[in-house]
Amino acid sequence: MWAMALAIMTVTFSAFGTKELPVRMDPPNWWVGMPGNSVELLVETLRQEAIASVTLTQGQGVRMLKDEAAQNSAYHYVTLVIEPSAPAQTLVFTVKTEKGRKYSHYYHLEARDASRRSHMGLDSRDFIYLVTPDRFANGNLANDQVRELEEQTLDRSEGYQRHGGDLEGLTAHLDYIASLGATAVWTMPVLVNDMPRASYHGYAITDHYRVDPRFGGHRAYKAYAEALHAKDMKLVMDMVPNHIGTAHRFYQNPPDSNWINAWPGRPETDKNGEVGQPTITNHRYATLYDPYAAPSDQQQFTDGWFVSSMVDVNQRDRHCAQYLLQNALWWIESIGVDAFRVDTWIYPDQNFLDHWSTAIHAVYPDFFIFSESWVHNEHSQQYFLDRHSTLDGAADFMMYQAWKEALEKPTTWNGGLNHFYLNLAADYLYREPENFIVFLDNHDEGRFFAKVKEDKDLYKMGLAMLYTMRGIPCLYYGTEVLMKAENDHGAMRQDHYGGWPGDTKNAFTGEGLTTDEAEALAFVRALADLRKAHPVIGTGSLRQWAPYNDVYAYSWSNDEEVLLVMVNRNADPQYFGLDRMLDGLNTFNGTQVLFETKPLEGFPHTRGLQDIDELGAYRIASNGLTILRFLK
Ligand SMILES: [Ca+2]
Ligand SMILES: [Ca+2]
Repeated sequence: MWAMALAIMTVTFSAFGTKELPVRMDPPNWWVGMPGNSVELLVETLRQEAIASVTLTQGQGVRMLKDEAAQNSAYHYVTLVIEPSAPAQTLVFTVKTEKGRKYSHYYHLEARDASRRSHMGLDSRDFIYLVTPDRFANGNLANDQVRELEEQTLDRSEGYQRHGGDLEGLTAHLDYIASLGATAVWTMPVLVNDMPRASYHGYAITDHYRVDPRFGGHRAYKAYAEALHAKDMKLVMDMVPNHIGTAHRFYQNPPDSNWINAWPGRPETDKNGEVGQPTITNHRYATLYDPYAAPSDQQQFTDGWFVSSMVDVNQRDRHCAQYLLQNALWWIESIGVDAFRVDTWIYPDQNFLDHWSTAIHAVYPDFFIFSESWVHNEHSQQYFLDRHSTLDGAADFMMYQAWKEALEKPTTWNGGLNHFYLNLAADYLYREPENFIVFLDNHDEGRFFAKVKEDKDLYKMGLAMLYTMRGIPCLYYGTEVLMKAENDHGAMRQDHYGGWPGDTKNAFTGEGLTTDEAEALAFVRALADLRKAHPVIGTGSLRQWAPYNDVYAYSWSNDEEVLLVMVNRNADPQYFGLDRMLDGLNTFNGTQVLFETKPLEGFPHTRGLQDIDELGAYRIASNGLTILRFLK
């Protein structure tokens, strides 16, 4: 009798939606009409009460296939079968505890919203803008500090503290982002990191179903997705299947100790990751393909922790794997995510990733998944693409290296521009190289402008190559206004100009930018217009010419036009011999200089075919890039 009274009281609590709900079920809701027709609920009592049973007491066209106790008695795994004919509805579960308490839990099965799938997928017509959400724009000063969360720091002068940027701020500046040519925005992770420090970066997730309230929470994320789609842009979500923050309940109180990778005898870490030392990964991804790899090295690579504040997750546990899969599907279905960038792709269990990406594509055939496979040679890049047939693309770290070589080093037989040329030639190794995400810099590497020693000619050359290269280009926010932090993570992720009230410099309006910064921004916008006006870039047929006298060229062609991009790294102006275009210039009806990073004095910008025939070559400024357009 006493137990029943208590149960009724608790139900009353949940009906009022207080934070004291005694039962949590993940995923927090599901949908009818999802392929597969089943979902595994992770049921837990938030006060760590041992669960005796979970029963479905109300549901139409829905049955409970299994109620399985987890190793940790506060958790159960419940499998539901949802008939294709089942209507959208609220299910009622009864959770009985070992001590005889009974809790009712209401669970929503919703109708799917097809409009959320209207922009799914990426291809080589897309262009990604990468943003650190804490550092882009502060659209809501009221969410900068949230009392219930551990980290209370807020100091824009400190690289590792929170700065207050949020999804509202990002949403307010989508026109600015679109003006740079971007059709998609990838933010670093937005799920809550309830960590005591450095929570701003987002990679130490502590709740897989909660958008960080400092970014605006679920509502802001949904509004952001809708705003993107209304502008015909796409949302790229940063997924982190390899690890979780040490403050995650799956580390503090996991459903099963098998959910995390830990060595017997490994000293425990506290939630700051600072007491004792977990076994850290050796970062030797070669252990995955090396025919002579020592098993201990392989285990340390896959199961070692990425850093001491991030717990390595064991995706070989089938319940854990199902949890991570459903979590991915849930974000796609509930927000309208269009693509995943998958963090540290090479570190989780590789069979899991196959299963995970295959299952996502089974539900969303057009969805695009690209990996961060941070490798250092072509055969490794090839290995991870071939290993995962359902991976759509990868961040092209080899081309990133090639750009460093081409723009930072002198041309030698294999180096400089020749390195770039040879790297592109290695595309024969890869399936769908047009799906590579190409970049000059990102949130982990120094800024591109710093890498080229603040040389404006090389900056322009690199950006012009980025906007005309094969694959899906990705621009890191701030590079368009010459941000130049090179070494420190916190500094590389500095605040964007104008995102905070009172900023004297404003990239969004152009106010307060230096002449150089304003020129860079206008230059990037001109490239964006060029890419938009010439869809042959990225979709036409690509050809390249071996460097000669530090001059390298590549072209895009389709039935209408040929764009010839000529790059000169020589200290002097150099010619590119147009006779090397063996297709025959007589097939063209005219030509024009479409774009120059550095005009040569006294050269006409438009000339007839006759002039080119006479000249037989085109002259390019020292450290300049020129795009010639041939009309068919
Ligand atoms: Ca804010
Ligand atoms: Ca791992």
